Amino acid sequence: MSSFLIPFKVMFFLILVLLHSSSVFASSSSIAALKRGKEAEALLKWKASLDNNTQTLLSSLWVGDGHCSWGGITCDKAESITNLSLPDYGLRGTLHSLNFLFFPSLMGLNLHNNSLYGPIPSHIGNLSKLTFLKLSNNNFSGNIPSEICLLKGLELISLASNEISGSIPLEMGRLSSET
Ligand SMILES: *[C@@H]1O[C@H](CO)[C@@H](O)[C@H](O)[C@H]1NC(C)=O
Ligand SMILES: *[C@@H]1O[C@H](CO)[C@@H](O)[C@H](O)[C@H]1NC(C)=O
Ligand SMILES: *[C@@H]1O[C@H](CO)[C@@H](O)[C@H](O)[C@H]1NC(C)=O
Ligand SMILES: *[C@@H]1O[C@H](CO)[C@@H](O)[C@H](O)[C@H]1NC(C)=O
Ligand SMILES: CC(=O)N[C@H]1CO[C@H](CO)[C@@H](O)[C@@H]1O
Repeated sequence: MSSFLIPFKVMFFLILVLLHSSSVFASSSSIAALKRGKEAEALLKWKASLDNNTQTLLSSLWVGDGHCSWGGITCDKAESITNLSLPDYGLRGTLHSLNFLFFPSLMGLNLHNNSLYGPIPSHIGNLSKLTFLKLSNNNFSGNIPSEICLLKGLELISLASNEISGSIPLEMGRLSSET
């Protein structure tokens, strides 16, 4: 009886170790997958808020399961988006539904020369890694949100040719602006 029990205990212990290590492994990789999923989901949510023709256009650019291969998207090695660059696409809509909280690695946002309108959302301040912001040649309106001052790494900002009032607080960081 006892000669049966010992190997059984050992085996039980080994199974526990295996279960434990595989769940640790699975949870770290699934957290990364969850983050990637959130970025893609946030992009698709923004797409769904845009004008119908723009949705059709983006649906043709954003195909395949890896959002890092979608048009206008660049990612880092961890598959987190570093650049969103969609200039000259005739995109029509607002930034209201683009949840910047889901883009912790975003360094470059270039939406130059589209037909985007409405205010520049204050939650743009969540893009803590942003260095390059180009929203020129659109129909954005309202004031420049003061939260833009939270973007300490910003090196270039271009908001020209919009209906924006107020001025860019140039005293912040290493900022330079392009007209
Ligand atoms: C966009 O398309 C949906 C369904 O395809 C339609 O219900 C809606 O009215 C359209 N919106 C505009 C602004 O054309
Ligand atoms: C702006 O984008 C449109 C396409 O949406 C293009 O035809 C036009 O040449 C672009 N304008 C400039 C100044 O680049
Ligand atoms: C991404 O943005 C950074 C910061 O503006 C820039 O240096 C880099 O060239 C951009 N990369 C691509 C692929 O657009
Ligand atoms: C901005 O809006 C005006 C009218 O509201 C329109 O005539 C103009 O073409 C728009 N510009 C862009 C770049 O979408
Ligand atoms: C985490 C973070 O930066 N959250 C901020 C996102 O932007 C909103 C609007 O500016 C802030 O209220 C949050 O604190």
